[in-house]
Amino acid sequence: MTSSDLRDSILHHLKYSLGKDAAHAVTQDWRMALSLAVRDRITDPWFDATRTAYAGQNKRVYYLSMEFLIGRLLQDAIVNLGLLETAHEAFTDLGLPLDTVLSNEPDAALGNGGLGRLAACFIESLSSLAVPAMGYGIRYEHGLFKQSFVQGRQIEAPEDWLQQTHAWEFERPESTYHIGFGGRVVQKDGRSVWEPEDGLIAQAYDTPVIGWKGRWANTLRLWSAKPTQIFDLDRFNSGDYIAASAPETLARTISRVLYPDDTTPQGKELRLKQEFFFTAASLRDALRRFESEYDDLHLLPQKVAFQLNDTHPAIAGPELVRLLHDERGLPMDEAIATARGCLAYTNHTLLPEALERWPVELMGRLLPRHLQIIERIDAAHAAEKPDRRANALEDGEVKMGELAFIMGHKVNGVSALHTDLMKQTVFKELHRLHPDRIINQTNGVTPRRWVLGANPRLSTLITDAIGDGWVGDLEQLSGLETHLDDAGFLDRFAAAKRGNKTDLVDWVQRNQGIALDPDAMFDVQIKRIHEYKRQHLNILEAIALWQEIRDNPNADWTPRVKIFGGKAAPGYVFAKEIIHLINDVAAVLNADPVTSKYLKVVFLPNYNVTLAERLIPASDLSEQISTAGKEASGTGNMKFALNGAPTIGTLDGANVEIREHVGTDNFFLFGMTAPEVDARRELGDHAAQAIAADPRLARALDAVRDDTFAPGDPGRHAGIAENLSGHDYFVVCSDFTDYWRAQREVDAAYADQGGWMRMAALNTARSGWFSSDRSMRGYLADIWRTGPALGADGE
Ligand code: 26M
Repeated sequence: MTSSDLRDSILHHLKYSLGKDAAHAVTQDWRMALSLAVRDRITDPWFDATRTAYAGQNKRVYYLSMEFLIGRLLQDAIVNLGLLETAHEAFTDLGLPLDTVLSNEPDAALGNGGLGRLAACFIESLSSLAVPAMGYGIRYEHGLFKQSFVQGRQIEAPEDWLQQTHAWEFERPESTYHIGFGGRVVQKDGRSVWEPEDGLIAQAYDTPVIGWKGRWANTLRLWSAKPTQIFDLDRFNSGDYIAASAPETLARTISRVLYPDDTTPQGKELRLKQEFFFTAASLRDALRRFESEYDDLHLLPQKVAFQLNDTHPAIAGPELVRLLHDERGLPMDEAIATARGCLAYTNHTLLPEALERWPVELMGRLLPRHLQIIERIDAAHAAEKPDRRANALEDGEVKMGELAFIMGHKVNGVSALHTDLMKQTVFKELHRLHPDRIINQTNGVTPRRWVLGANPRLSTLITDAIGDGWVGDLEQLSGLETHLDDAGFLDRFAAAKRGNKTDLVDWVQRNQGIALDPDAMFDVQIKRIHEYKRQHLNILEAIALWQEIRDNPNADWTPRVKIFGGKAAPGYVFAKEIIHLINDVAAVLNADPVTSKYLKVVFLPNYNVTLAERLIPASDLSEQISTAGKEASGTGNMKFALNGAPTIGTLDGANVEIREHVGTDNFFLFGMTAPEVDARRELGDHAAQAIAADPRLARALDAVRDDTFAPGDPGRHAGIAENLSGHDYFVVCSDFTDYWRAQREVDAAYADQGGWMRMAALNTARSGWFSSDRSMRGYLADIWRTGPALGADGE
């Protein structure tokens, strides 16, 4: 496709699909016209992929996820189709910068953070690998809330991404399923039959996901809830208009909003309804597809794999058993075995408060038949492996982790350390009973979005050095190592980083009115705000450093900008206090005429996928400082390393593996290990001891406690100071001294720019293993037992 072909296609869509005259078109019209022109290029590979998968009778992978944090799609599609240059030229002809058009697209935030973004990377990798697969989730009308700051406090506003027409989805009015709730179980001809009392319709919306080089496209199928009855005509006719539309409102509520929590499941009925809604629709859809091709249900595990992204779709176990036994007549034991053959479960957290449990009362009221089946599953499991402590039903609750474990043939963690800890802690008993079930699949990220799309400067440099094979085979980045002794290469590497930083500086100036020095070290922590992720450790270090610079303003300080981004769950009070503190500290430090040339703090509002794509390529230092044992993997950590930002971090999650890959000299390690953290907590007064041993820490905490950062309002941040000097569950104080030490090593290393650039480039060269293509190959080999439908040659 030439740029004039693309331009013609854009103008065609502008006129005939959107009904706009080029003379009056606004940016949104151009963006829609470009999207439709690009979408046309996806349709054929998409249809071909579907035909190939049917013809080859390939096994299909279904990735069930409550969240798909896909962000913007247009640039990604253009990049994967190899049309970036063409699109640039087409818009040069049209007199509009391509970037203006691309940034008009809303960021689809159908997820909270790592778990949802992982699902999006996996779907893209499955397309790039040409594996027949489908993502199943919910088409939330409103994604994750928009965050702003008012006087330093987080304010939430509803997100409205569907306000503008979504260019990528195809509505499928013919693909609908009736989803029931409540009611009772009756016996008919000796069989149990669920007769739901309420119901609604799940309707499919399909988004094609094009893989690298446009060879293959899979579908992301998101379900939207529709009422079975649009409105109550009798009530309407009698004039009660609100009551008349009640059934519609109620049904639509199911897919209205994404739950903004990534911490504590509140046990809310609507959440369980959402989970069952999308899981049940997805299973029935997959089963319908299977039954159109095969007539023997025993083939199901050979032809279908369902991956459960955390326990949110764990009701898939009992629902699939119900579909096979109640509705298709397979004997119960066979139904359970067949379901298990298809199901596998990925665990993403060990935090006890984040593990889903539903009251038996609620489960019985909403899904009475499923509760009975869960009892049967437990009984069958107990008969096979007697152990009271390994049941899904316990203490009046349904434990979804146990249920997913028992109903999955494989259970995986998301980093080596996390998988080990799963075996030792939460799933200890179940692991003893099923020693082959738990396996590791370390997370990965897609290089198309996170390097090629987000960092064109670095990508050009890499391709000039080693050719373009790395995009589809990221381990080829190791070929960069031979270039590291070439001063010219390191200069170009430094220039790429510098260009990205300058772009960010301009953007921050325009959007926040804050002036940053592009020569300062950009020290970045971007992720959800959580006590275990320890943004408060980072800000405490900033306070201590500020105090030290004030003591000694003429010393040779390495200039730094600490950049934060991330949202707090609306109900997570302590996380919101951390945000408030960081913003208050930023206000004081940035206004300090003595220190601000050395140290600034910036909290960028409304962190999302798009902002990550802007920040990560411009980062010098990656903050991965969670309490050891708490961060299951992290995936941002991989994006930073790939983009040439060394890590300061603990031995937690995938940091451990990143450090092994990039080399211990190219990673700033600090802090206690997971077992050391547990031992430290045994000392009741660990925080007090740490504070007594480190005057810097004591002074920084004093400044939090007094009104240094809350002029005229002492006590504003006392909660944080009390927490840290008191029980300090996440051992911030006990890790502070070693964090300070590591940060000063970072200062010294950064001061030697030649050495720093080498270290940064080594991070890029040695991070190729963290591609989500590698993760997907692992799942294919060890869990799904299938592979690509096309050979490397495309046949
Ligand atoms: C559950 C019930 C109700 C409301 C919300 C939830 C919920 C939503 C998201 C609970 C947990 C959720 O996410 C957990 C998560 O994001 N885990 C992260 O997964 C990443 C991908 O594997 C890892 O890299 C992160 O370390 C891990 O924290």
